[in-house]
Amino acid sequence: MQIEKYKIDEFNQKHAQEHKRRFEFTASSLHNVEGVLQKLVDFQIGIPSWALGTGGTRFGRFSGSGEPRNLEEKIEDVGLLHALNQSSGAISLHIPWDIPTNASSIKALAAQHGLRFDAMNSNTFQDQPDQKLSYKFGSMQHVDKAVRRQAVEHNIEVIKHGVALGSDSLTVWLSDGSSFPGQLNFRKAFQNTLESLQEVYAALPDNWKMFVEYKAFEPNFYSTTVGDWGQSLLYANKLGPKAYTLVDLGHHLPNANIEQIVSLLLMEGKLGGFHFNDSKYGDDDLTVGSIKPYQLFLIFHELIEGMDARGMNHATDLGWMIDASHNIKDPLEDLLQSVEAIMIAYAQALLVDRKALTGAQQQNDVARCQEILQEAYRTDVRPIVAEARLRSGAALRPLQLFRELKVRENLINERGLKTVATGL
Ligand SMILES: [Mn+2]
Repeated sequence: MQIEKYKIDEFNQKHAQEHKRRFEFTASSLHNVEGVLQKLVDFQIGIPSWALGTGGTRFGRFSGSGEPRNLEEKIEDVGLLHALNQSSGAISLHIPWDIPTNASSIKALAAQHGLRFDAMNSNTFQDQPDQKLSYKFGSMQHVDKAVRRQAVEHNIEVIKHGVALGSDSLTVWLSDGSSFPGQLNFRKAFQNTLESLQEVYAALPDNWKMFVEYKAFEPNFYSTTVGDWGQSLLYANKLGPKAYTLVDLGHHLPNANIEQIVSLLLMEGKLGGFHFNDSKYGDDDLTVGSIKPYQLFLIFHELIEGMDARGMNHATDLGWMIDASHNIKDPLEDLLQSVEAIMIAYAQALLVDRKALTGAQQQNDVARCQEILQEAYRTDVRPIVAEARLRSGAALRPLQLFRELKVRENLINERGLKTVATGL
């Protein structure tokens, strides 16, 4: 299914008057609205190929319908999201779930939808049917050099696929760790992992980045070999200038101060990428902004502050990706909500009066500092975000149009009621 441009225009026309009223009201009390709008138009979020189908839990999976059956259909789905919001201009692939058999035609198809390829993701957290050695006791940390070699070779293969598609980064998330005390020698596991990562790093093209993603626990429940930002930063520093830490919002222990982590990683020039999602308890992979929107705003505030301090381009200098999973919602609706939540938090953070905040911090005026942040957070920026969409040719209300156009019903007609997205 394709969404014709005239349908978006017709829809926007219908809602133009009300939007104009709301936008003008909000804009009238803000300064530099044009600057904010341009930043919002430029900001693009990578959609993970694995979030286009219904996810499951270890207790079961309740299938959705009309899910993409192959890589082409996954690209089509991201194309639909991008047509609706013009903020989802990239797709992040997972190997081996999305091996492009014909890279040039896949690349051309993505370009037709205005999409580029964000970070490539390797997978050594499960065994594939044709795999020689098992990752049951880890991959890059494994006591057996042959297993480590297999994991390294897989990552190099992923880089090759990425090069063919025009991607320029590799995300390595390792489930390596241990589930019981005594199972693992921590130092040996770290050294083995470092050595393996160094071999992958050596295969990176010059213009590529490697993102080392950390996670506190799960699937291992006693230790994780890349367990937190400190460990990831150790690897990134030892690997070299092309290696960075990737922060996944759901990969922390409860109540971790993620905004502070982000700030310090940026200070060190070692924040490379971001995985957005939301959670209540652990790696819940819920819709961005559905549980802790204030935290998301605070993170964006630090991101902007830290990026501006280093003269970084918000839109291009970090990898912005969603990493979520949807068990009960329509995956496309959920992704539309997630992108919207990200844009809202980014817009709010752009409104923070940084000069005033710096002054208040200097005066130790704690109450004033809070006022300044919350003034921005409590601004209803939805009309600003909608205006940015309008200017980039997207729908004023993506989710509403998605439903009015009966996108899912169309996809079910095309693909069938019982389809399963690869990899889930
Ligand atoms: Mn992630």
